Amino acid sequence: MAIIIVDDTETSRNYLEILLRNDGLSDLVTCESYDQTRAVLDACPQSNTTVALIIMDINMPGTDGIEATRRIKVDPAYSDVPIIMVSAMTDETILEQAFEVGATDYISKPVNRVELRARVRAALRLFSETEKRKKRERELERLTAELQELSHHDGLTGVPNRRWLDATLEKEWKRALREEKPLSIMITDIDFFKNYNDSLGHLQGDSCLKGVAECIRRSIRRPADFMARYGGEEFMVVLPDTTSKGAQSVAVLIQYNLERSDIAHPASTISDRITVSTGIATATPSADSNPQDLVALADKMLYQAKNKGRNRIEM
Ligand code: GH3
Ligand code: MG
Ligand code: MG
Ligand code: MG
Repeated sequence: MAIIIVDDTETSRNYLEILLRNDGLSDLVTCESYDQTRAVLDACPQSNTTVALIIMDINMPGTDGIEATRRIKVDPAYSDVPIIMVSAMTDETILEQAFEVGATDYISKPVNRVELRARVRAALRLFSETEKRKKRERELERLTAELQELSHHDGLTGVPNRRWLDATLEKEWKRALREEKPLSIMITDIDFFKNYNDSLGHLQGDSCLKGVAECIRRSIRRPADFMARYGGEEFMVVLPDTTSKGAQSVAVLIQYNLERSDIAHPASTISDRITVSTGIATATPSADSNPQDLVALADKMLYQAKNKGRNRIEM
């Protein structure tokens, strides 16, 4: 945590430096102008240096301390760094200007060592409080984002959950209605999954679910396509602007990818791999229809696929 001393007069810089060093503050950088200060600030991120305080002379040729403070205070990277202004002038307008541009405190020259120590300590305390608050805020933001993420995703497979699915389906239905485009959905259900659990155990069943979810995820390629865990071993895919033929091709790709997966199903009577059955429903929404009917239809088609022997697609 560095303190920057800015003063165009070498004697003043040295004096302040010695006083602060005597007070146990050793991370000091001295600058003789705003430009030099700017260069030091710009190099801080690279050297991972945190500036905790700037002590700024007001009277300097070129960019004076007031202007320098104004510029530093509008830089978001350093706007929280306290700045103590130092000047021989105790003119009220100067004081007013100093506080207007964002100075934290003010010391008049010649600098009194007791006053300097007290004001520096107060400013450092202020800075560390601000840093702590910012850290807490960042942590809170991170946690909020994490909770948000969790509330939309299925804990086991990591894909969107039922809640997100319901909202997406509603949204896509309305969009399809507006744009007069077809909307397809599919429900994909793992075949003989109860047998799978019974023969290999529930933990293996969980990792199978993850594998199937990943397989489905890899099989959908359009950015607007949306998959979710619909229920226990059922997944739904929402396919905007997609005809039943287009939906069928996605379902076929899922079957194809599963056939080539390494998920064996020793208790299946129809294959040595895990298989799924898929029901597809397609509609071009109208004002008197609703997405629940589409889901009911896809469900009916799934039931048909199961009845006809499983590992198949019905639409
Ligand atoms: P079908 O081919 O007709 O779909 O038969 P099935 O055995 O797959 O269907 P059924 O509905 O009888 O069984 C579904 C099974 O899925 C029962 C349930 O214990 C299991 N299941 C649901 N959710 C999970 C889960 O999160 N983990 C595991 N391991 N199993 C689950
Ligand atoms: Mg000066
Ligand atoms: Mg099943
Ligand atoms: Mg099921």
